[in-house]
Amino acid sequence: MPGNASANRHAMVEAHSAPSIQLPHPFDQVCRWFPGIRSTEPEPQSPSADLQPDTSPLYPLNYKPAMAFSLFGTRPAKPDPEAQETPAPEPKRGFFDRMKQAVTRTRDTFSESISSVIALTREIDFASLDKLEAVLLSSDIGSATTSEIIENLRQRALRQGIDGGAELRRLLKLELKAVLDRVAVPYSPPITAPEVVMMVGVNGTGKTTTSGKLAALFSGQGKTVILCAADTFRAAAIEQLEVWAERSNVPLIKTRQGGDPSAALYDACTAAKARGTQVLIVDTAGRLHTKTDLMKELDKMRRTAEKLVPGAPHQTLLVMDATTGQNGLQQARLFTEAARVTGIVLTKLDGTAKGGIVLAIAAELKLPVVYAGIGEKMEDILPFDSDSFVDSLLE
Ligand SMILES: Nc1nc2c(ncn2[C@@H]2O[C@H](COP(=O)(O)OP(=O)(O)OP(=O)(O)O)[C@@H](O)[C@H]2O)c(=O)[nH]1
Ligand SMILES: [Mg+2]
Repeated sequence: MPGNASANRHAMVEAHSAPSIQLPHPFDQVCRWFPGIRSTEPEPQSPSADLQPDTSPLYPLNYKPAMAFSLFGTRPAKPDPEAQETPAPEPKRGFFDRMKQAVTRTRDTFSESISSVIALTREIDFASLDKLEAVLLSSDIGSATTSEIIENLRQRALRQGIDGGAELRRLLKLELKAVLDRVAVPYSPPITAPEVVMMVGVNGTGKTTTSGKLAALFSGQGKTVILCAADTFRAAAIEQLEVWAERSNVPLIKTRQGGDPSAALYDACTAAKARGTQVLIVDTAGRLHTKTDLMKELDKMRRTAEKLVPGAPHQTLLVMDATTGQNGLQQARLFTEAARVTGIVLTKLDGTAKGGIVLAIAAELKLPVVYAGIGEKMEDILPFDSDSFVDSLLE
């Protein structure tokens, strides 16, 4: 307000023209009351010290604020009750139980067959390894991976022998984990925000649902998130993501249906940069790798993101439906070549017996599964962990 501005100006003029009064430093005042506090005399100043920038601490180094606190009777700080109430990060057991629940059907087929193989003989011989091979082949692990695992176990049986079912189970777990860990990539966030995560894949695999779940997961971890509705193709796709944005309480950047998805992405990148948002999740339209125009559109989106955010898109996640098994894998193989995919989100792991596809993805696509969708609700997503997965399959 003009009145206030002139009052402020007046105050500043007054402050400048007021005679300078040397007030004692508050610490000197305290020392006068409690002479024991100061045990070090100030160093004599060299004549050139005035010319140096003053980098000395505000108070002498031996002055400890905690001491003054106790002198003035302040009790030692109590633990903050609110801090105690902050929920601890979800323990690994929680993830394990949820993973175990999600792969129930896969385990029912896989683990029972393996148990029957294991129960047959005390000493594991080649005949029992052949039976194990048949079980692995029937569980969507894929023939190449199965052959590799069985060959490794055969070599082990030849060299050292395999002492009973429990030993076979342990060795099989190690083999399966090795297949998954070979393609695991340690997560390293980009130096400059935002991290741009693009969700791609064929129709109906769960891209929009996963975008919403991830928005909730990241914002639950304390990150700032923006959702971008870059599926302008399918009717009601934008509204569907809008519902997820509301549920997860995350802002949404969109354009009209039929608009250019790259324009929506341009706006979203600009907004994320301006707001210092940490993660930008981009939901794209479902497409087959054979639709050249739609694949070109995806390429344009990548270039748009790259122009605005260095290194973007940092993650291109192919969303795969676990229930499609080996067919989905074939589609994914062609898609990954065209869209520079960096990782897989495997959805609908709940309610399928084809969870073994996780191993085929690692072995054949050479890509890590980074998240698993385990239901339709917001919290039904798990960061993928090879230990939990293999343990829950073979426990
Ligand atoms: N059971 C289960 N259902 C899921 C999961 N993820 C997604 N779905 C369901 O799969 C259906 C399709 O999900 P969307 O998110 O619309 O799939 P989309 O890939 O975005 O589909 P388009 O945009 O049409 O290509 C919905 O009914 C979801 O509820 C999951 O992990 N488990
Ligand atoms: Mg969608």
